[in-house]
Amino acid sequence: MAEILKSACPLNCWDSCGFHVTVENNKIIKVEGDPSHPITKGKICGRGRMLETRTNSPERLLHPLKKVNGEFKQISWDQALDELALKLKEIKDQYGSTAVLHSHDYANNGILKNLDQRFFNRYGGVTEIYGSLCWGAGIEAQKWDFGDAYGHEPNDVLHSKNIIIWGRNVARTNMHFYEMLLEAKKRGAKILVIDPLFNATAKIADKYISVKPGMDGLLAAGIIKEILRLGLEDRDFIDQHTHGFRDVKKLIASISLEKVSKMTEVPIETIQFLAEVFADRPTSTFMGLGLQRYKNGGNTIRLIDALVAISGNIGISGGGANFANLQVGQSFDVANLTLGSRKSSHREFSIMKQAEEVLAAVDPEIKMIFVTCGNPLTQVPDSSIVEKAFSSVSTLVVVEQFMTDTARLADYILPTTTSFEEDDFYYSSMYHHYVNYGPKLVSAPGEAKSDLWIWTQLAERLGFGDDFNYSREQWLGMALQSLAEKGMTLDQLKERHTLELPVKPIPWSDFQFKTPSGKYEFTSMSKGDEGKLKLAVPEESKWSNPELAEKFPYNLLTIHPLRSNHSQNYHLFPKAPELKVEVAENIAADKHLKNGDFVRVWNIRGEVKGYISILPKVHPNTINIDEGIWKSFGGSVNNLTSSRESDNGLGSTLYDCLVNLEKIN
Ligand SMILES: Nc1nc2c(c(=O)[nH]1)N[C@H]1C(S)=C(S)[C@@H](COP(=O)(O)OP(=O)(O)OC[C@H]3O[C@@H](n4cnc5c(=O)[nH]c(N)nc54)[C@H](O)[C@@H]3O)O[C@H]1N2
Ligand SMILES: Nc1nc2c(c(=O)[nH]1)N[C@H]1C(S)=C(S)[C@@H](COP(=O)(O)OP(=O)(O)OC[C@H]3O[C@@H](n4cnc5c(=O)[nH]c(N)nc54)[C@H](O)[C@@H]3O)O[C@H]1N2
Ligand code: SF4
Ligand SMILES: [Mo]
Repeated sequence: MAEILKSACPLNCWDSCGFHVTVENNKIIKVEGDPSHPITKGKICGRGRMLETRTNSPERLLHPLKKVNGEFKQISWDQALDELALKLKEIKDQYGSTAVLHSHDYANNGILKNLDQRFFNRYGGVTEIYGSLCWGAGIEAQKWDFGDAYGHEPNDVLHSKNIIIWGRNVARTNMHFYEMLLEAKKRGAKILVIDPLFNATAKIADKYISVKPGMDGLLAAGIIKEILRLGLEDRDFIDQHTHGFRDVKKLIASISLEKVSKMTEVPIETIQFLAEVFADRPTSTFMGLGLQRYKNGGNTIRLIDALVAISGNIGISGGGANFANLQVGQSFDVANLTLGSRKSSHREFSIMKQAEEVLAAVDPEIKMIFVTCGNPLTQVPDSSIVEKAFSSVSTLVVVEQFMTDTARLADYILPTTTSFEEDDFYYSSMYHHYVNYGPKLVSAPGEAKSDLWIWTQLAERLGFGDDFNYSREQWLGMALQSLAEKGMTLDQLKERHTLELPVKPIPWSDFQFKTPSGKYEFTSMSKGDEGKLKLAVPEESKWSNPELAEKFPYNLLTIHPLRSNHSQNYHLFPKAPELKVEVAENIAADKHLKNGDFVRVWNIRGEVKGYISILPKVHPNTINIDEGIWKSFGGSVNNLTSSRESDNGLGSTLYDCLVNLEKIN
């Protein structure tokens, strides 16, 4: 008989939805929204619904595979685990444990996914990756400014007079916030969207502001300039709670509004209008992650933070410089799970440059790569180098559900479960502060096993099985230890399926910042000269590299796809996807292109081919190709992107990318 059971979305997404899942005879039948979830209220997106297809797909990996003479051969779990344990032992003895690289991302938001780190730490400490392709530049920027990256609780936006959506594709990537915007608009709030693409959120905006990609920091500086000229700044806040305002004034004096307008390609009147909007408190600012994936990404977020601070919108209801909410993740005891103190060796590669680092590594060279919760061949920039690096090591192990681009390169593929086949709890530090429980609902097909089972088996073979000798219940309890001290228990979470975490609803309302000075820092005290704000531009632009811009005149964005979470859904579509090259009208006119034309897009790093779609109202000279498309469907767009790091070293520069394009047959 069919039953409807509560569960949760595991995907890396702002929204972290509650689910109602229909299960019959040990099979997932349907995934829908849980109407009782306080934030997601019964609505979910197609990516969530498609977890049914994902779980039941006949293309699931069902058995351990080993590549022999270029072909995958099915082997037993015992053979796979014995061989891998032996290799791990030999590598550690001969080269040291850092000859192993653990390459991962966050494809699954379950807390127990962190136990991979426990395994690698107990093994001795491997080469780990640091930084983030996703939000690294912005998180670091907010740590410099505020001491941490905290957001307002979702309902607080209903207190805003004005809401600025700055480089976030809300209607597509953050659907419950979109619902909230509709409600705020109904109650009279004005919505402004600043984005090079006239995205679906721009359609509901009171004003849409088109900006040259990568120039938002300069735009913020222009708005600050105008606020100061008009005397609209919040003097009390600046005098009492900030450090380094004199540096801001000096910086702002170094550029004219005309120059800002010319470089950002935003009219002066619009900059003046925005100054008045920010001063008309409370104005809330919601930054997306798109606008910080540039060489100057850290400075961009810091200048926007500075604008929010100067206009007096920090720490007040209906205000805020909202980027992420790390308070959510900080509620859990991840360190209890990962045992970081138990490793004896340590080395780090940046996630952006992991491939170059693998190729260059000496003392020790990389002998083995373990990939978990990631598809680097499709998702990491500069794909041709990623392919070269991941093919160069003697043993590549990929723990996966499907035969992805990365899995195809593997020497060993270990088949893993989907979220409905294991117990875990899920949260996201991007938007709301509720944690959701997702129980095991069905058994895994074939011989697929959870990531945790794999670590446990390998740990036993390597002689540290005791550190993995816990039940799921015990692991989940360990992660909730400090919440349990506040009276929130695993039993409550299991019973109610969602719990509100005890976070500050309006961060910084006490004006006690977590910076070295305890103040909001326009100039970051601990960073020396680097700590001063800069009027920085992208690395690939006519302002920084005119010859490059001459050859490659178009900005390429590769934003997140509507119907797929990164690379996770394309192969499950009923019809094979095609690569769509979305271009601004001026590009179509210059190159005599019409919808459906087949084109090649290229730069010095590589090329992709696809079909033209002309987008109205897109900023001139701008192209978009949605990310995530597999090689077999014409991808990856990361053939074109650069592995350069952001100014503060911790973020990617995926959208800081110039290309050219031509029609082909
Ligand atoms: N449907 C769907 N939803 C998702 C995901 C997915 O893959 N698919 N992924 C999830 C994940 S992991 C993340 S990180 C989030 C990301 O969520 P978002 O931040 O919303 O999405 P992105 O695609 O990273 O960024 C897109 C927005 O930034 C704009 N943008 C790009 N460059 C600039 C710029 O220089 N200035 C300005 N002002 N805007 C710019 C783009 O035009 C676009 O509107 O989405 C999550 N939600
Ligand atoms: N050009 C360009 N590149 C981008 C971006 C962009 O905007 N443009 N966005 C970047 C961003 S924001 C992000 S977050 C990254 C995302 O990059 P990734 O996290 O690498 O991408 P996904 O496609 O979500 O997931 C990778 C794989 O994890 C597998 N997986 C899912 N669940 C599990 C599990 O429980 N265990 C294991 N072992 N595997 C699992 C899936 O099958 C999938 O193949 O991409 C980045 N890359
Ligand atoms: S992908 Fe995001 S919006 Fe869609 S169901 Fe999952 S959490 Fe909700
Ligand atoms: Mo992301």
